[in-house]
Amino acid sequence: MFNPEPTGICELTTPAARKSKLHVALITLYLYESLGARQLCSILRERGHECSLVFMKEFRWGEFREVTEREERILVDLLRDLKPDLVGISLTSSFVADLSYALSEKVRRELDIPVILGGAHPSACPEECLEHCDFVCRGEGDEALPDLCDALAAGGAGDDVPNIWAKVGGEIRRNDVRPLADNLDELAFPLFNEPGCYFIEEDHLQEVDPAIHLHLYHTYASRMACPFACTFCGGVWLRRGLYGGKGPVRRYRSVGRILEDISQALRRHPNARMVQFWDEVFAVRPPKGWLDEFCERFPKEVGLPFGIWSHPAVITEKMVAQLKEAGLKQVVMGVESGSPEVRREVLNRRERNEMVVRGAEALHRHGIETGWDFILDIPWMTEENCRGTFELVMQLPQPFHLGLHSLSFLPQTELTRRALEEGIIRPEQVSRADRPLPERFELHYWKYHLEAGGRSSAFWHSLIYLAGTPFVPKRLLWMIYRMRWLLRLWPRPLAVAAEAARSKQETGRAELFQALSAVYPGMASFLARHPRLAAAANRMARFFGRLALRMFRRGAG
Ligand code: B12
Ligand code: SF4
Repeated sequence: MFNPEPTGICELTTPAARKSKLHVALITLYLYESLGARQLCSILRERGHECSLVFMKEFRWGEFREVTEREERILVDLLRDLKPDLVGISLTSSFVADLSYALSEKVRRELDIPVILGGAHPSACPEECLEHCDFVCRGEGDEALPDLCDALAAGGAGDDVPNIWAKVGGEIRRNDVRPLADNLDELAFPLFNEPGCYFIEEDHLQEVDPAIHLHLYHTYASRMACPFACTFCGGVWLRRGLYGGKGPVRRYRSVGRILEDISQALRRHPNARMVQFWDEVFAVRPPKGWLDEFCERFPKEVGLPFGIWSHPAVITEKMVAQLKEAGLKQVVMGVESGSPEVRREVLNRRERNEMVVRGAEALHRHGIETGWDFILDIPWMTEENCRGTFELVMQLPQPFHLGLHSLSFLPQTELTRRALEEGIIRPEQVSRADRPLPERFELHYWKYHLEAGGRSSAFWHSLIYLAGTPFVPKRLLWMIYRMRWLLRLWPRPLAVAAEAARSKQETGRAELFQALSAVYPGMASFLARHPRLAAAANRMARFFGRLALRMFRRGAG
């Protein structure tokens, strides 16, 4: 079936042998929740094919670990045992592109099995992907993957299936995308905790669905429902670039179908305490009556709290009150910048700061936990714009979770095009492809890097981070803000405070010595040599830190 080339990359040359059904092994990378792969697995099984799900590594905040050689070996051995006819790799982001290429090449070289890549990245960069695999699925795969399997099972080359690009005899067959499936209710539910799930982590293989250990059940109400067009968002290209002119992209599942999905999954998920909806923006412009029906039936038929993503421009007091009654517990929203000009001119976001604060206050009044995402290092941002972000974060009612991100230039976005045109980035910097994998993720979920943007940004980033913590008095932050002309010259102490605050947020204890070593790297080796001294100094530092804060509060009061 395959003809290995001297490069070690195989190419499809002759049609597959006729089979009544195919066995597909679908692999996810650093995302075992993956709705896409779970959805495809159920659909393939429903269409009579066999499907195994292999979850490769979990995503851990602030502790990113690369795939080890042993884990690669475990994957290859597992596939050798499973003997799939086709291996699919699901890429939720371009960050994992080169890892998927390496795995794909290994599978083709060592096992002689064709590989298909699908998800956001292959949809945006199919040609690049086809240098490392046999097929690419562009856009939704719910009908495309089973159709490809049917074609291969019937002995065809699978090179004329809509949405699928195939490499045949060195040439690429580019098939158009089919119109989007308009009735999401007809799709099988995403697979959850059924036989045929494998998890590779910490150099071990387990036959288990790792999502069973979560306290969440992940699902979705709609697809591509977001009406906005932020310049940095890869979803916009999917909606407008790939599917432009192919009919309405915003589609909702019926309330009944969503509730059935959740109820069925909960029977197999004893640990679930909450439901998470992964819609880009939840309940935005839903079909008539959908929201009322959801709010009435969800508490009765599911009765668990739920979390959503939303957008400041759609949050209203009425909607918050209604969703709260239905069980809404958590909302995460992107504001991205506190500067209205940056939002308007660079990010194409039209909301005003007052709108953001009004929405935050409404959520706070109803006791809903909030998360606010900001991007810190937008290259077109000035120092004045950083001030805007600090001032806006200070106005958000505490407590909240502040998500600080570094801007990722994703393929096919308007902002990436602009940055390339203006020479702000080079092509190899798109999706941070020039950085090692751990750094791509750590920067995305902002990790303090003093060297990254110079003193001024170190000062502002640290101050903005501190503004998002509930335990640093606001008065103290305003004092620092007023003294910015001086403190900006020597931002390291503030950076240490931000690092210590972060360790307190994440672990419940401010690790001052570790914070020092993050900002002054020389300290790290000293710490490693004298762990007892470090622990004692940490205790003392915490004691004096608490004392200083208490004295400040008393003085300020
Ligand atoms: C929800 C979501 C998440 C959730 C995922 C939750 C979950 N349980 O799956 C979380 C928060 C964890 C997440 C994380 C990240 N995400 Co995200 N995410 C999304 C979002 C909004 C929806 C994805 C989704 O679930 N859709 C519903 C499911 C059913 O569809 P699907 O996953 O797209 O899968 C379909 C097709 O892609 C295809 N398919 C998928 N895999 C495969 C495999 C094969 C073999 C085949 C044939 C087909 C196929 O068929 C599937 C069914 O139709 C999209 C935006 C969008 N509109 O797509 C961004 C999006 C995919 N994410 C993006 C990014 C960048 C990330 C992160 C890097 C960071 C972040 N934004 O927080 C991480 C990366 C994680 C990783 N390991 O790679 C970008 C990707 C752009 C790019 N080119 O890189 C998008 C487009 C949004 C954006 N900001 O631009 N994400
Ligand atoms: S609101 Fe979110 S999903 Fe919608 S375009 Fe902007 S970043 Fe993308």
